[in-house]
Amino acid sequence: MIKTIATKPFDGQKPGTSGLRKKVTVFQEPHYLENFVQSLFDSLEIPAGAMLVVGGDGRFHNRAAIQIVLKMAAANGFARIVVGRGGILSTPAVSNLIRSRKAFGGIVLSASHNPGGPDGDFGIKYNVSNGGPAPEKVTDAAFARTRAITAYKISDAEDVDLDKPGESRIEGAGIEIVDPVDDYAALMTRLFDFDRIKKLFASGFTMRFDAMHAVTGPYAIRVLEGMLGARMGTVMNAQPLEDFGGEHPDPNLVHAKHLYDLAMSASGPDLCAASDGDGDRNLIIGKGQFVTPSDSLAILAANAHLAPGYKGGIAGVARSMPTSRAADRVAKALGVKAYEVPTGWKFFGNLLDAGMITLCGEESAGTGSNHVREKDGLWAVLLWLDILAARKQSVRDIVRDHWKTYGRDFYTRHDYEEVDAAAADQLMKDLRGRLSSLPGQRLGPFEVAAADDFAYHDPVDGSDSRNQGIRILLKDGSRIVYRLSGTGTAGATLRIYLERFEPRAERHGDETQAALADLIALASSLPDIPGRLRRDAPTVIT
Ligand code: VG1
Ligand code: CO
Repeated sequence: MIKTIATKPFDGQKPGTSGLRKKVTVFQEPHYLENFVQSLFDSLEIPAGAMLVVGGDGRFHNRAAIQIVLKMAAANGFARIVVGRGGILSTPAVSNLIRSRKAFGGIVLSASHNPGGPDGDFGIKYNVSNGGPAPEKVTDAAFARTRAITAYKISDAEDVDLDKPGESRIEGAGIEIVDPVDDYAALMTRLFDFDRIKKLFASGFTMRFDAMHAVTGPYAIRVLEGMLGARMGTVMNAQPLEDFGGEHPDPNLVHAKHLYDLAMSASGPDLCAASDGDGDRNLIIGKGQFVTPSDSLAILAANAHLAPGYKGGIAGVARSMPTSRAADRVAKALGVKAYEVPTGWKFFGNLLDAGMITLCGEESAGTGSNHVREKDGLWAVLLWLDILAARKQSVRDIVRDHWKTYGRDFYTRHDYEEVDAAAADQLMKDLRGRLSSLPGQRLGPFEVAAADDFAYHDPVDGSDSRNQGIRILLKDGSRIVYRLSGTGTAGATLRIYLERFEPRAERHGDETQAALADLIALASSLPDIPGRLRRDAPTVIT
């Protein structure tokens, strides 16, 4: 029976950069998840016969949340719901299923790279029928509903057995439990030369892939060890765990430091890689060579034509604004267009749908292509593998070659996590207030060329997004960007993105923090970080 349950609005159900993220304890409050899901459904026009794809990254509360979503989707008119077995689906796998099954949309239960467990974070995000994250007009409409909601609809059916493949029903809806990996793995075989990569592994190429006890484990085991013949044990931490083994499933130089150390050691494998909670991010470290995500996007753009899925070349490339401009240099050399969008994957969807770009990426370890409408961690690793197999060179040689050809963009991000939210807001406000007076000013060894608050005009649908990050462009071509995170669940996180272009080959071997030291000092002193945030050092440096 479909029940109508009375409820009252909760404050703060506004989706951020990627869905609604809160502490698990908040999502466990009675009606909290239900309110958001009903508001979302109310704001959509769900057509007759609509299909919904549902899955999550396996974190604590995933199974309970999925049962609620299933019962509400059935009560709200979805005719068919496709769910990953065990409640597991990576973000790119959801995107792929939405596209291949021509579903109306999809729901991913994940807080991505945020920690999990009973005291950790939980999240929910909605993807539209192109397979991509809901654009702002959809999330804004859902948020507006959350403020006025009075009731939600839910079936009182028994829980669905998420571990049993096959069909069942809730009310009028058919529920199909699918293997989380099958369709995704099949898609990968159409993009990459699996025989060539197999030969690479057979020739003794070694790799370590850290699934960080998150969703990518089953995908990486099947594809890398199963289909491509990588040695058993190549994939570590492959079992998705509700608390990610107590770790933070963020594949960066802090939370995957062990991989960095391994890659830099004499006995390290040829390639180290990792993915995040929901499988959409990637970390790439070759033997003796860390690859910044910004460089990775540029190198993949320059070499994508070597993989069968991209053999016709790329139509264009896009990056989020704070991502380094390395990819722009490649686009220029290829004679294709480069686009700059705000942070968050939802801004790439229109460009991909319109065929204006083939590849896109973010400095936060996200890379993707037109094969789905999400960033895709394992896909990026496979593209790297295919390029390594085609070029028969090491990661290090490919990166050094790239810098020689295009120059090097020294790049780092400094995060100040969980700082006082009011102080962080004030800091941004004050910086904004100084934007018009900064150009022309001398700041230490630098002179300001331009300063603005990034605004994006979508060339496809004409929508405008403002206040997307403060950019300080310096005369020597260096850049500082300040942005507040939209994925945290406690206080505020200030991100400072720093980069400097270095054309001189003899300086390409310099250490990044040293190469950017002057810029780092300026970025901290300009808004008085120590005084205002009461921190003398960033929490995370990537
Ligand atoms: C961060 C990253 C952004 C990414 C977003 C979602 O957002 O900076 O590039 O798209 O996370 O990624 P923010 O607002 O905290 O800077 V994921 O893998 O957490 O879904
Ligand atoms: Co993610």
